[in-house]
Amino acid sequence: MSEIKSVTAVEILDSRGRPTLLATCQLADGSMGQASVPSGASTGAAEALELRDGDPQRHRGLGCLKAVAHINREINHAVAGKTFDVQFELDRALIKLDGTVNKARLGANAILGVSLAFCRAQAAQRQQPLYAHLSQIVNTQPFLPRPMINLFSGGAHAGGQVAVQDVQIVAPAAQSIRRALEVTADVFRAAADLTLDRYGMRLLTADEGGLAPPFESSDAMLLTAAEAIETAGYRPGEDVALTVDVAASQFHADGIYHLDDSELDGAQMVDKIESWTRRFPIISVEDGLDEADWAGWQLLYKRLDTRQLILGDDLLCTNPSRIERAISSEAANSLLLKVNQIGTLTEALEALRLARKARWKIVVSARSGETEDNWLADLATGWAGDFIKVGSITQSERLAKYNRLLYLEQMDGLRLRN
Ligand code: 2PG
Ligand code: MG
Repeated sequence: MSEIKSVTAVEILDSRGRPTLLATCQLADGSMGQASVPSGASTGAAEALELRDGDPQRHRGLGCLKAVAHINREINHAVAGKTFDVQFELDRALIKLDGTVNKARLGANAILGVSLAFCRAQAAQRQQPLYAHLSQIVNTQPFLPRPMINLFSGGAHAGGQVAVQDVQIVAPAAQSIRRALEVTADVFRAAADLTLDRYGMRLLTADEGGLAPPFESSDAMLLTAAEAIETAGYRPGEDVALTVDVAASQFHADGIYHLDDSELDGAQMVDKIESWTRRFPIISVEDGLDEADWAGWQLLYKRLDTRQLILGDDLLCTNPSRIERAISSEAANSLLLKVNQIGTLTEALEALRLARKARWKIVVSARSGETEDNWLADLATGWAGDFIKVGSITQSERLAKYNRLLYLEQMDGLRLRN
């Protein structure tokens, strides 16, 4: 039994220096939970609506004071003094209060802040770490997710110097988070040296801390990543593999993929991706096609090895009905789970359950605009995600999550999944 005393919020800034919000939930017995809300740059069209003020006088219209006010007034008024036994009850009340399909009235940022803050307050009330409380909600054993760590960025996360958004590295054989991060650090440093030598300039980093040298093409970005693995002394594919977030919706218009200097139709884009998976040790392709190009996704699904993750981010938007469509039409085989795409923990959980039932892999993901909050590490652990995607091993808003995983591994004795 959790009686809410109050929910409140303040506007804070995210890792891009843009406004977001921090929500606080006080329970009547004195337990308290807080959570801050992340924000994407390469957002999917089917995402729940992040409410921005639109006042050009403040933060170029990106202020979150309206969403903050919705929490402090309307949401607080609706939930204060009420008792919610389980997360689902609160989330259902929030969805009903908002009354729109995409949370456009109160804002998905306001609703998610309250959903998460309540979850933390309940964990505190039960004197449990957040991951343990989250694992009970799903009724699954907690496992640490394997990190997918950002090495290079282009697209909307960098200056758009190349079309492909992110190249990440995974240590598939590492037996611990600690080892996975050691390996990553070696490859990251090798990549930094390589690109510094080659481009002879101070290294610029992208939104998620990945390196963003002026590659001549997306191919060159992948090639350099593969080279960095070898330069660091690792075996490509065995010790260190690559994953790529193509984020193709960002360079698709009117049926054409504007990939660097090429103009490709859907079938040619699939050919291109297939050739990358043959040339480079890639184990996961995220958003290889545009979010509306279902035929392209189906073609990719047929063409890639089934062991590859065909990972839907913008395609799925953590939205149960889109996931159902992708399962039945064989358009993807893995879910990128971002709770702010859908707006409540309960709906994200429904997405997770659907994906798991279809034997999909789950990649729990941060957003490119993050805060120092580390709830994502607990979520990925409590919900036993196969992977976690947080960005690079630089920048504290990313490290907050990795450091939490390191802590859980060393202090709570948790182990990597498989
Ligand atoms: C993505 C995410 C995280 P954004 O596309 O997967 O890398 O980016 O938060 O900008 O949508
Ligand atoms: Mg993505």
